[in-house]
Amino acid sequence: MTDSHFKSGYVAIIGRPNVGKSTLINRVLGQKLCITSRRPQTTRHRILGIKTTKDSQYIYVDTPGIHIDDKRAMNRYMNRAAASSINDVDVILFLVDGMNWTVEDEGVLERLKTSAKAPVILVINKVDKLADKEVLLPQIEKLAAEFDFAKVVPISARKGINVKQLQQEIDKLMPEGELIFPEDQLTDRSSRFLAAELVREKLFRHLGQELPYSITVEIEQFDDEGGLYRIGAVIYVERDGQKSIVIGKKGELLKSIGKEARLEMQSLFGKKVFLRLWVKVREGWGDNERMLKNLGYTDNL
Ligand SMILES: Nc1nc2c(ncn2[C@@H]2O[C@H](COP(=O)(O)OP(=O)(O)OP(=O)(O)O)[C@@H](O)[C@H]2O)c(=O)[nH]1
Ligand SMILES: [Mg+2]
Repeated sequence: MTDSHFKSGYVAIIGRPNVGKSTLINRVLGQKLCITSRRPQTTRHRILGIKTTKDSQYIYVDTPGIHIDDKRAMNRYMNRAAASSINDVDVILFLVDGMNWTVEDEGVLERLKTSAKAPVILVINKVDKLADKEVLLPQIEKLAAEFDFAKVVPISARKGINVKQLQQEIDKLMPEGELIFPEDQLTDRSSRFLAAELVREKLFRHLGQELPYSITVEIEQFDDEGGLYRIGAVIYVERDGQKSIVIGKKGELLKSIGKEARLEMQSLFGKKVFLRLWVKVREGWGDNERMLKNLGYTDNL
């Protein structure tokens, strides 16, 4: 690994909510690390996914989707986390949805124009949804006229189409360098953090409407008992009425959420997990900068 041609560096994945940034990282890693859902604004924190091979170590930076509505303190926090990821990286992937170009994509592009110092690859995702790839051409032409992309690569993160080619294009742009993290390290985040994220993902997937945005998860207990992790998580909602929705009839919903999260924790940690969930009300946590800090939403960027 001390070969002088070894390459290493950071790859930021930037885009509006829901374009498939986290799905792409999981695909590249070959492992589910980042949480994903059909809903926009699933990712709230910057998280690193580390991909080490015998020739390289590339560190992919998953970011919250950059969005326009920043009235809530939570949303401002997410935009800051995403924007700061453009700095100090070696390559930027600007991810868009091939089917759907919006004013929010335009906003991200404007940000890249003013702040991107590294080469930017335009990655057009979800091409599996397109019957005819030709429809992309006018959009590609328009975007290429606006920004000098290092490359344009259409992919499907979900199906794995063209993701290898994308990795080759990234490789061409990366500098030589040493290992930055130990070679067996997958992420910069703790097991505690990942456990909370998995609970949050299941809430995003099970709950309808606006409710997932009113929820945060805090790990109160995380004990390593040798062959077993004993984990206790609190699900914070903003109003009393939301509590009964999360718990569900006879506790059924909370039970399914707990079971699904536990199974995924076991496969991610490679250990047996004993998980307990509670639901508590903490009014207005998402609107209040100070409460966000207390809940761990700090700008450790
Ligand atoms: N059809 C199709 N769907 C995809 C593809 N990639 C991602 N998706 C879906 O798009 C939705 C959003 O994916 P995420 O990876 O959570 O998107 P994100 O950009 O991380 O979203 P935020 O974290 O909210 O910013 C999920 O339902 C994914 O399964 C793809 O290549 N094709
Ligand atoms: Mg995401």
